[in-house]
Amino acid sequence: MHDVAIVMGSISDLKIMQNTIDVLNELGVSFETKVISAHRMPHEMLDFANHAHENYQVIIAGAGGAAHLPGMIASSTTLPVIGVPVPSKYLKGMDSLLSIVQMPAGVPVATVSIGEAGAKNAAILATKICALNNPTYQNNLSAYVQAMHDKSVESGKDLG
Ligand code: RP5
Repeated sequence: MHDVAIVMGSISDLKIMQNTIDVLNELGVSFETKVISAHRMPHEMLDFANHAHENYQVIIAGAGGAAHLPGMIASSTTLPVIGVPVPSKYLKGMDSLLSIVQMPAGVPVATVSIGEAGAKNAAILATKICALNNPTYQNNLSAYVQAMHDKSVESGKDLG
């Protein structure tokens, strides 16, 4: 049992999804990471989605191009799904973004921005959801926000 599942459509998505992994580690959140391709592993994808509620509280799904993974997982689970549009080679992730965000009514995917910032925000958003019932995660989030604040203040200190 882990709080968060990170799934990605290909190992080639790891460069971006590593940002999600890093932030969840920083926030002390328990998670598991898997490669599940919607197009190359459709049966495994449905099996994962059908059983996800037994193992996790939130799913983060990253994919690029024809990025059907987050939406298809969302179609087969009652868990909240956060979609990360991974930058693609030719369309720079606009294809990924539109594939993930333009879901039909009734099947929501909470879509974050393309790339690194989105991947980090997916981790923070997932932690906020889990923190609703977890005081440790609430404290870890507060510390994360404070550290971000202090870093911003520090960055401008020597400007004169
Ligand atoms: C998507 O196709 C994956 O999420 C990945 O972003 C993209 C390309 O996959 P590879 O051809 O690099 O495996 O399903």
